[in-house]
Amino acid sequence: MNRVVVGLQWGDEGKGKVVTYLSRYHDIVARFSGGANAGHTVNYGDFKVIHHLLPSADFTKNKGIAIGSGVLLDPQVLTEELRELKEKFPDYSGEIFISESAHVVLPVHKEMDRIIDEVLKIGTTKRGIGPACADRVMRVNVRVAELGNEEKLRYFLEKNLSLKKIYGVDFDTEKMMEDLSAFYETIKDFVVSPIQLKKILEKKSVLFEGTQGVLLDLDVGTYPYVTSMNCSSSGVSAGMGFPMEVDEVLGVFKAYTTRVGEGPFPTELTGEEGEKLRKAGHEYGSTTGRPRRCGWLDLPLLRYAIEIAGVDSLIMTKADVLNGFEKIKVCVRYSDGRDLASLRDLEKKEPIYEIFDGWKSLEDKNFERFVDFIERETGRPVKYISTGEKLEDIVEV
Ligand code: 2SA
Ligand code: MG
Repeated sequence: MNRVVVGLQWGDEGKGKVVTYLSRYHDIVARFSGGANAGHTVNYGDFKVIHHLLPSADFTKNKGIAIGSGVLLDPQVLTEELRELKEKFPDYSGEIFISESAHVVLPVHKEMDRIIDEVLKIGTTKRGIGPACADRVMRVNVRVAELGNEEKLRYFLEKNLSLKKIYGVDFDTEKMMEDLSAFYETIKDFVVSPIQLKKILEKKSVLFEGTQGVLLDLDVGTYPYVTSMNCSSSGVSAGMGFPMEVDEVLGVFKAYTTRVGEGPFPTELTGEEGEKLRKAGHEYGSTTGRPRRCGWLDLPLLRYAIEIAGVDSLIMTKADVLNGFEKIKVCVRYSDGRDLASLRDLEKKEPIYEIFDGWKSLEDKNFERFVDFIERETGRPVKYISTGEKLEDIVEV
């Protein structure tokens, strides 16, 4: 049985922990999108692991990991994560697969990201995601397949870097050739072709791990304030490079909402209330350390994400962060209606709130009421609730 876990807000819903937990029911965890912009934190109890590129499989259970062609590989980050994997899990014996069609983020992409975001002000993570995706589509980017072939690697790098000169950006081919060849040595044992990967995954029970969230999806998110890939469930097949059956779409959402970067956010709390949520939930970017914008749960947006991503069941995280809050607000509709037909005028929406009595702990009746309300309002069951930071702090409902 294959499943996919997607974030239903603007990322940071706690997918890392959820995926690691659920990986016990699968053979392998596969990433189909995102790059080193992602930050999936897993608290194993004695130590934490932040996954940027390696799928969030439970390494203590030797679950396999696969990286599809839709993932952008940052050589430095991947090298460091593979090193950390060996160091923190010396007995790990799971299988590792990396698609040869996956693209590589070059140092020049990070520089371009910095320059371009100064103009566009999307508030990117500056991990080179947009420029690398643009080069991929423009057919001048380096893939894993090119890394092992000096002639091809030089061809792509020269073409790529010559185009960057139009922007006044100048990088040295030779240094990149050297670094990329060294990187290839660290991953070459894991590299597979799409057809090999397809055959491998067909025999396994796969858990697909989404990155960011549906509202940051390039096609159905809050464009242009999105990432450059499909992070909704629609990205699974495209991001693996072949059709994959998915038996269940699991959507993760926080009991409140956060967003990093610019863009509309109807239930955003500025000032003291927002600060209170940020402190309580440690809402700082796990890749960049940026403070996240915080606000109340937004049901019209949640219903939108559930609908567009074809979500079957829900997983709620960080409700424990709200323990002790006297009142909890939930946006139940906007002043102009209940459901969103489109995200087009999101910045103009006025949220209408319903106010709930808070809870002291997740055993509290008030919390039960809150969960029942969300299930009713979304028409989907809440299947799991995360009750704390650690990996095992999760209950099946
Ligand atoms: P990019 O870098 O081109 O993908 O940025 C485009 C938009 O996508 C947002 N984005 C994210 N939003 C939430 N979490 C992300 N991962 C990190 C984390 C972020 C961090 O887990 O905390 O550390 O700052 C993530 N990655 C991309 C980004 O903020 C832009 O709005
Ligand atoms: Mg994150």
